[in-house]
Amino acid sequence: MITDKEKPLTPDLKAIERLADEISRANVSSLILVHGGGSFGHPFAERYNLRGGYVESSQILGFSQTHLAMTLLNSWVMEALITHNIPAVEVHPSSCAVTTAGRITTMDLKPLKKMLKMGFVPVLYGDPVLDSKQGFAILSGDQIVSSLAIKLGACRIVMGADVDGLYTSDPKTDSSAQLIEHVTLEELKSLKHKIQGSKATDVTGGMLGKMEEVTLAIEEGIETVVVNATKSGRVYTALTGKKVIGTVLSKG
Ligand code: IP8
Repeated sequence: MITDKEKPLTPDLKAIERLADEISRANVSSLILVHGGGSFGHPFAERYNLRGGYVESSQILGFSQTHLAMTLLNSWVMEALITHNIPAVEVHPSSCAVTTAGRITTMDLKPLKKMLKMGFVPVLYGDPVLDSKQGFAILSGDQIVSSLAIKLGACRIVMGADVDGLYTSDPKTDSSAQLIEHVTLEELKSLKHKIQGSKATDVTGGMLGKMEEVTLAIEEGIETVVVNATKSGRVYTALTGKKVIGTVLSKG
């Protein structure tokens, strides 16, 4: 929702601006922000077939181009955050994380911990990263979220989506779909077969990918709330911990 998913390399500057304002107003202490690839990372990752790892040498330049596209998107985000007086500092996953078969196995947490202690807001994003089994991999923002939340002992995850939360069926195709306000881990597992992947180019799996990742954090007792980040005020309300239209996911 911070890019126009149908048009490559197109930021949604209005949305970025609005979300920066909401995050600033919520004034959360110890906050880490993570954004996805949208129409910046995904089209390149798909073009160079990066998801499955190294196959042939032309992908090396594709890796660089995908990462560059992500840094361009990240720059728009950083500028908006800092303009709204958020002491944001970007942390490039390709420089500090290594995966093994697509899963994070190395990530230097020291700079992040120090940043949080000093009141900075680290900003990470989905990125191509080096992988010890397959050369490289596409690391989704969602995996970064759950991994950091678990390792740093987060108390909550707020996930922005382009729908109001989890539904009884796909709200984009079924008008009788109903928003589910609260989902337990058990219920989430049985709901997963109904959750759709993304229709736009998304090499890491849309809402289904989000739920797969967030399950790991919920298992560790980290409450997660999914809100519609395209609707004004939802992210703000979720960040302040007040009741919001969305889906709360918890262990029990
Ligand atoms: O949008 C993937 O991040 P996501 C980023 O969080 C790239 O899945 C480079 C495709």
